[in-house]
Amino acid sequence: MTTVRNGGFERPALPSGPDVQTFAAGEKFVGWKVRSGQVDIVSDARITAGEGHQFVDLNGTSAGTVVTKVDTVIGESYTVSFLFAGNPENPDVTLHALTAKVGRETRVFVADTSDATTLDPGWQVATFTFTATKVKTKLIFAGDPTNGATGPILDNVTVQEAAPALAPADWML
Ligand SMILES: [Ca+2]
Repeated sequence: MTTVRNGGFERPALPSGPDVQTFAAGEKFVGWKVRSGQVDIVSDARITAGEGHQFVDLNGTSAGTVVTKVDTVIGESYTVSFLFAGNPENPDVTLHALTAKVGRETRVFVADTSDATTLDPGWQVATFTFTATKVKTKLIFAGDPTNGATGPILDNVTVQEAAPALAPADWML
């Protein structure tokens, strides 16, 4: 069982007043560290979350990068899954590229907020698979360097062991 600590960005729970809290490079919040730039924890009082009540905008005032680590077994394959969309608050910025780096895999997912609203930012599921080369694997998520304060938004990050392919003997019998 592989657990992404605070993969849903529900902590720290924002007080009922402010609906955004910014974390800058070098700062930590539960399970995560900001590597560069800034990111915002955002409450669903402002934009509907993908899961629970909070999520992260990977652009604070500009692009940020967050990192967490998960326990992995070398040689095993895992599936990373998460929800992503774009912060729709600036109608002039409609494309939001999220970069995910895990082990040797790098993937870019682009959300288009042309038709999105704060009530329905258009959350989508993203998944990809990696093979672990270490006993601790870093999951790195980066915002869009071409955007200002409205970046790709991220929620509900999970990592699961990928189902092994069935050997022929298993399905032939
Ligand atoms: Ca959440």
